[in-house]
Amino acid sequence: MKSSRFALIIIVFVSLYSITIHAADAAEKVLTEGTQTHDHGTWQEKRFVATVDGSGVQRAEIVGGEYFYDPNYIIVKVNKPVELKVKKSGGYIPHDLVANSPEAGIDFKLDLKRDAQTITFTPTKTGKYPIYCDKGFLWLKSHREKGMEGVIEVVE
Ligand SMILES: [Cu+2]
Repeated sequence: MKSSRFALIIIVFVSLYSITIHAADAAEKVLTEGTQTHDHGTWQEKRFVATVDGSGVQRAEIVGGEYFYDPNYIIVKVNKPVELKVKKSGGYIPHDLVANSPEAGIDFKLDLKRDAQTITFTPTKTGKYPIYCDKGFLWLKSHREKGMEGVIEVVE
């Protein structure tokens, strides 16, 4: 008798857990509806070579949304200042843009807004450095896992 009651409790727990996961997933789907529909997990590279203006500043613009950055592969030159203009494509889900490579002078974290914001930095070392969104919804896949990640490639 005792072990069957125990089994019942386990079953109830497992069902509640999976119901909650599905509810959370459905909630996020409802929130994203009407914005962008992206095939989650199929990251496609969108390259952009930063353009250099007369003052020697390299510029690029990035739009972030569910669940992408466009472009998501920015190429910049080493030891020249970079101005990244970033904004959100829309929707209610919060996104940010994080870079965590202080060894290359690429270190920032900014919440995206509908209005463009500017990130300035000067890359000091060649290489490929990740950028990503560190947001997520409860215990579900992070935005980064869903495709909100990219690369800043620093070249000579
Ligand atoms: Cu995000």
